[in-house]
Amino acid sequence: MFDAKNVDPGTLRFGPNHVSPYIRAAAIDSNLGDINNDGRLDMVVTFSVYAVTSSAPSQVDCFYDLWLWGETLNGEIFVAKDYVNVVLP
Ligand SMILES: [Ca+2]
Repeated sequence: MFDAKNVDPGTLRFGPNHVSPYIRAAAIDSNLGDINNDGRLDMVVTFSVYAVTSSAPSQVDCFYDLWLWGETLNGEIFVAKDYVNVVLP
C-alpha cells in the first residue's frame, strides 16, 4: 500500500503530459498530515501555478492533463495523473 510518509518531496515534479518529468515544476512546499481524518498520513504539496502552466499553449482557463512524478525514499518511481481545471487570476 502506498504510504505518503515514504515520498521524497524533493523528487516531486508536476506538469503537463507533454513536458518531460525532469523539467516539470518542483514542489515549493510539502507537509504531512491526516487531511481526511482516515487515520493515515496524507502529503499536501504546493506548486507554483505559473511553473506548472508556463509550458501550456496559452494562458487561459482550461483543463490540463497534469502528471505528478516522484520517488519514494527507497528510490521507487511513481506517477499519477488527473485532469485539473486551472483558473488563472
Ligand atoms: Ca488521511
